[in-house]
Amino acid sequence: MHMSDLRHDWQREEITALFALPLNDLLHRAHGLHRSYHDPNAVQISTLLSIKTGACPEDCAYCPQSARHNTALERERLLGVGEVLAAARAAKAAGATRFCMGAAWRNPTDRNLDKVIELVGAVRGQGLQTCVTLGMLSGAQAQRLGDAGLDYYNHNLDTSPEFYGEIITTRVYQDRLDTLAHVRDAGVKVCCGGIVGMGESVDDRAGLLQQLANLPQHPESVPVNLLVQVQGTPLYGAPALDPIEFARTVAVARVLMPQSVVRLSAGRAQMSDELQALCFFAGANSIFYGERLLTTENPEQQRDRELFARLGLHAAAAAH
Ligand code: SAM
Ligand code: DTB
Ligand code: SF4
Repeated sequence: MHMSDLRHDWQREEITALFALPLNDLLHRAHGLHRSYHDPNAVQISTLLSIKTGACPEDCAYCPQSARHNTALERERLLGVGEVLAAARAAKAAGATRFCMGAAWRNPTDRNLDKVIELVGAVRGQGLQTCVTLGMLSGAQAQRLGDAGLDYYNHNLDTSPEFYGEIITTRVYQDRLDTLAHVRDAGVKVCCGGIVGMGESVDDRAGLLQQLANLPQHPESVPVNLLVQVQGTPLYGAPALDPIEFARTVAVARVLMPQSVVRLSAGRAQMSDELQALCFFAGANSIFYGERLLTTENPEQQRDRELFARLGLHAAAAAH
């Protein structure tokens, strides 16, 4: 391990140069770092549950849950403790170590937060790590979640600052950075990444990773989502990203944030086993497991079990 691996001063050109390396050179560098910081055959497993679905006031162009897009999604009110506990127990029995709850809010009200805190306590009681993603938080709200023992807060930067305005107009990049700072200050671990395959340029992918790596502390967890194209969203029909370019994004994330857990997140159902294998070599070491992400499909559990067996991967033990 070298402290010089952990930098927070990445320049955009250095990152685009990594993207432009011959693939074998990039993979060699990424996998070498991966091995020096992680067990290369262990994959952390999280399971997602949408605790409040649809009718979101935000206009994120990728998202099936925005009230502004005409998707087939049925809205649902905030789930109760019983429903959430049943899902958490099933996730634990299937091998998940972390249970992540997502709500389609711009931000939680304080009353919403009371209910989420109750859910966090109940899920923690099952011996699972907890993660929630609820939109923007004030400093006081982040502190309340920290006090409740929440392990992770997911809040993505989604893309580069330059491309951001093409994707979301109802809140700005700085709002996201502010929420991330509140989460950090509250002592909650940060889960922060983005989405690729939205029609962004390689410079935008580099810009997203630059923002993440140059945060005062690297996020402990970095989800790399491949856009799941949902009919009725503005990004439906966007040109598909070259799978090799997706693997390069994972590899560059690994090089920039060697100690972080990089999650191969949304989009796995649309990926070949070979692409996923390449991503695990390039530095991905976490997945969402279970047949559903929030509202869209994830691979069948049987398919993932077979994939792990074929690749000789095992589920990572829960970190203490
Ligand atoms: N509403 C909260 C927010 O936006 O922060 C929390 C839930 S939101 C669905 C969480 C993340 O899911 C988004 O930041 C985005 O990165 C990801 N996401 C949403 N729709 C997606 C899609 N169609 N494909 C890939 N990722 C998606
Ligand atoms: C993240 O980065 N990916 C997850 C999680 N954080 C909340 C969400 C993916 C959502 C994919 C679209 C859907 O299923 O609605
Ligand atoms: Fe709402 Fe989150 Fe979807 Fe944006 S990503 S529309 S904030 S649920």
